[in-house]
Amino acid sequence: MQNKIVFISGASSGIGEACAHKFASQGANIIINGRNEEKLAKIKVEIETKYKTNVLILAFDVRNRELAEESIDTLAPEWQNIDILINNAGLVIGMDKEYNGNPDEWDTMIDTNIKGLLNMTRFIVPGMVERNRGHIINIGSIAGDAAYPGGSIYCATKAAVKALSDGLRIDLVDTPLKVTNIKPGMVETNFSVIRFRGNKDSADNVYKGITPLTGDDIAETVWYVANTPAHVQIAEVLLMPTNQATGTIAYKTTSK
Ligand code: 8X3
Repeated sequence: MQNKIVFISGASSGIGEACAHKFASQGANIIINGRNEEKLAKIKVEIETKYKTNVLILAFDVRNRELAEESIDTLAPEWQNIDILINNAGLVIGMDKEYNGNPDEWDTMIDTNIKGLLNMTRFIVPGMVERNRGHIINIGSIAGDAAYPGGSIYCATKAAVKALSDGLRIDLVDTPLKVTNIKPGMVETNFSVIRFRGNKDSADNVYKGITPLTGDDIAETVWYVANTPAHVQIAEVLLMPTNQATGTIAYKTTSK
């Protein structure tokens, strides 16, 4: 991974931040993208101090197609040859029924999780095709495999991530590029805090009685799939806590 360039969207927290640390710790140079420039600046200092690799901040919202395109088009030459694209930016808001949810929140989820991922794919993958090397790692979800109560819009966006990953893999079948869809189950990040619109108690409740995965657990898996031999393409990984079985079935005790 020495001197490889990894672009990570949604890198200011959670799985994205953990991936930035993991790949930097192994010698990669990282482009960290997110909306919160202050948080990104802190992460840049942490990573550069700890691992002596280079970090470039690209602060923009992946929903902003013009800015996304301009940011990639105007990369300095030393950052242009992106080897790995980790499409991680994504979120869930609310647990409403499909027929009475807030359409503005639907737009935020659909525009970020689907169109944001497409934007970054559209602007970064052509360069990979030209260079004849690259790996696109999309962070999907167990939620994309089956809908669950109160999750229909989010689940639909993650089902779209599966279809987009499969479609891109088809479109790149005649190249050495790889496409992977990582599908985590319960991961304790600020994911549920955003889902419950800032209510930390409700968010904590999701993980009470079970040991959830962490961002670092996912980063380890992303690292693994990024380091298989050239002829090995891991198409999908479904991973969840040991005490979770499906998107809706988990075993929770009162002692955790
Ligand atoms: C996160 C998994 O099941 O909490 O994408 O929606 S779940």
